[in-house]
Amino acid sequence: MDKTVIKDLARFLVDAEVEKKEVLKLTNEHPDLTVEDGYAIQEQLVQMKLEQGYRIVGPKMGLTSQAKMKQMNVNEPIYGYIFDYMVVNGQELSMSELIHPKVEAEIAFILGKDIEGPGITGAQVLAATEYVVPALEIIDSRYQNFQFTLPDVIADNASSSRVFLGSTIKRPDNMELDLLGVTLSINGQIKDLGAGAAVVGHPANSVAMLANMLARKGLKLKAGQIILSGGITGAVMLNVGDSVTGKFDGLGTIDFIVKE
Ligand code: OOG
Ligand code: MG
Repeated sequence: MDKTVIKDLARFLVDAEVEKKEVLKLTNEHPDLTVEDGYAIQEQLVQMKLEQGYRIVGPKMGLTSQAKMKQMNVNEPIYGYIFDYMVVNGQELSMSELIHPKVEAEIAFILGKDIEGPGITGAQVLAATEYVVPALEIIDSRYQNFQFTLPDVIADNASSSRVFLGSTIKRPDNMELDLLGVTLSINGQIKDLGAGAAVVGHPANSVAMLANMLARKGLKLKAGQIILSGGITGAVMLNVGDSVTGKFDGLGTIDFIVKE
């Protein structure tokens, strides 16, 4: 794909985020867009944000569960990046900064040492992990009605928008993250629930896949990055006034309120 087209499409998606305006998916105009093109656009978008002075907090995996793949009608995991401005301090989400946010529950990994693929396994990820932390990720696809194909969502930085991190951090040594149960409630009603195993059998497997996918680009997972391993629950639409609670077995609770 032409370099100037890649730049134009990345700019188009950055503008949609900044202007909080949903746009039509890129594949409407560019039906031949490939997964590779999607990542080329994403790389350009990441570059633009770095040039604006934002910092990468860590990479994230997406579409790692059957529930999510079915919900979004795609069939393959993807990755994107979380930036510093996306990490919410406090317990309020401002709807006026976003388009049509959804929330999903995830486990985040913080590595004690770098991991470089290919051939990384979940066991190697666990051995390199310093801490796991619960997270509620806010995804906010820039596309109308969250309708996209795989190349579209990759280009859109995997719908990354905001993240709330829990205050409980634990070493993963004696935890069975695949059996870790999670509930996601809004206004006291459970909207979805799941266990870590929903994420490709074990959340550490997802991080291993990420290391192996990044290796194709000559990139690695770095110590200290906060790495989201993908939604355990499906994503739930948010509305102003919602009081959201994610409960993570052994990893505490994350609460926030959706404000104007
Ligand atoms: C893509 C974002 C996926 C996850 O954890 O699966 C994601 C989307 O569903 O809009 O972050
Ligand atoms: Mg996610």
